[in-house]
Amino acid sequence: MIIIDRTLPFGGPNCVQLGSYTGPVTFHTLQSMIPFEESVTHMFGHEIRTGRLVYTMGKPYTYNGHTSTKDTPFPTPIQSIIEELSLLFGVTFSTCVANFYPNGTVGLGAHSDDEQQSEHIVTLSFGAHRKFAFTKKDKTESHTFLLPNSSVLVMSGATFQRDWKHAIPKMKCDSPRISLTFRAY
Ligand SMILES: O=C(O)CCC(=O)C(=O)O
Repeated sequence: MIIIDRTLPFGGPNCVQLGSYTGPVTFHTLQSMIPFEESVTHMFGHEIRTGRLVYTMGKPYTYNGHTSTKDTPFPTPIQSIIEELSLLFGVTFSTCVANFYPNGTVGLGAHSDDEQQSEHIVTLSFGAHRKFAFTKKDKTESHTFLLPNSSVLVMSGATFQRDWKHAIPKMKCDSPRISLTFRAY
């Protein structure tokens, strides 16, 4: 079950919300179920390994550093989350990108997602507690939150991705985290 019970006081009404997931999916079920692949990014003509592992399920999704795939079916437990999220938000979530961070030396740099690709972007976090940072693109504001195991974070609204970047900062942390990010497009 997914419960969204907190709205963060920045970015506009209902732009960033937090909640929790209680259900059969755990860090260990995801780790054994998802065939993670190494994520690479390109810089000055060179391929750079990010240390993060990724796997895209559902409709193909591409952005810098993420693997694009052909239509890959959702494993049953993820299909159940998709159905619950689709009911909760009234849109059909079509893609799930899974990220594996082996420890705190691996993060994800500040970026914004393509706001055309989803009105709501929902992230479920499993495993290690990691920070999630928001920075306003005009650099006037920044906020950092700790995402615990089985937490849910929702980013909503086209102007949010236009105005804000988000990141998973590197930090002292010895254990792995998996995030599932759901998009509807
Ligand atoms: O791992 C996360 O929670 C962040 C993932 C993310 O920012 C993204 O997929 O755009």
